Amino acid sequence: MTTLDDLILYELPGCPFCAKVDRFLKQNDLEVERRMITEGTNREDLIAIGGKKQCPCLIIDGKALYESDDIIDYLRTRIEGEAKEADFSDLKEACPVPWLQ
Ligand SMILES: N[C@@H](CCC(=O)N[C@@H](CS)C(=O)NCC(=O)O)C(=O)O
Repeated sequence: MTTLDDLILYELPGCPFCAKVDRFLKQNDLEVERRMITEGTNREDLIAIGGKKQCPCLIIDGKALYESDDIIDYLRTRIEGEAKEADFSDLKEACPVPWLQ
């Protein structure tokens, strides 16, 4: 397990885009601090940092990176060696929307 302790990931329960990022983290044995926007002041905190409550959002050096694909691309750059590509096919079945096509 590699802990990337400079990162914070804001998530929303049941969000398929968050599930994509979660899958990639697990596949690559990565750990980051995770905050559900449904808890405490996390939603307000995220809006204060990034300007919107959209999830997932990765905080890097105090800056917000939205978009699951961009977050995964960034995480790839933090992996030494080769990233294991996560399989999202079951998520696609669970949520057949264009983002996974
Ligand atoms: N294209 C974005 C879509 C993210 C998205 O739509 N997330 C939803 C939750 S499933 C959300 O946060 N909606 C609330 C909002 O946009 O304010 C991605 O791939 O991350």
